[in-house]
Amino acid sequence: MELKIGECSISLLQGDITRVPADAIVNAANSELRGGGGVDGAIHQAGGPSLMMELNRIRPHGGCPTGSAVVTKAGALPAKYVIHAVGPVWRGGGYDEARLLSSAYAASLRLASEKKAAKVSFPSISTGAYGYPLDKAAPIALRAVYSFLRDAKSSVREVVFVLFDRQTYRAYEDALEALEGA
Ligand code: AR6
Repeated sequence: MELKIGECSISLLQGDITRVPADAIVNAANSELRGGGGVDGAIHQAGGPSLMMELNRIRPHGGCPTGSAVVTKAGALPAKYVIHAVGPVWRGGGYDEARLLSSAYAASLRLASEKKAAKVSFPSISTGAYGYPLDKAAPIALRAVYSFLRDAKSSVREVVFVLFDRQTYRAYEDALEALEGA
């Protein structure tokens, strides 16, 4: 499924993000940037130790704030860069989660553009270990990307959401249809 925005597009795929070639692959990291489970574990596993070595050199003092991102090279992954984005932990919705989630996507796209990336892949940030409800996160993710592609002058032409399981894919499919119809 695909949505066109001028010369740009947003598309959805079901699968493993470490297997999909892109210029920049976005990771759902934590503030400490020390790796973890889920997609973070898969990305470090497939990328190899050079990612963590670079993170150890660039890790901001006090970590990477929620809603922001840092970029490293991609090691053995089929990409030039990995953008390590930090989404919010879901705490019921009253703790600025929506703005922070949207900010994680926008910050990632700004970094991708700084690196002149044309194709960027995203996982569903925050909807695994961080517990963000899928039906709430999917429209926020898609709207954040849509607004960036519509409004920002950037190198990014193609955004692919690589969604691990059927349920996540379906939630993004519903949200993309709603965005298309809006
Ligand atoms: N490709 C694409 N998506 C994946 C993959 C993969 N290989 N593996 C898992 N997912 P999560 P979060 C999906 O938990 O909620 C880590 O420990 C997964 O099914 O990876 O942002 C970090 O270090 C789900 O749909 O990220 C942080 O501590 C989505 O990716 C914390 O988890 C996000 O799930 C971040 O939690």
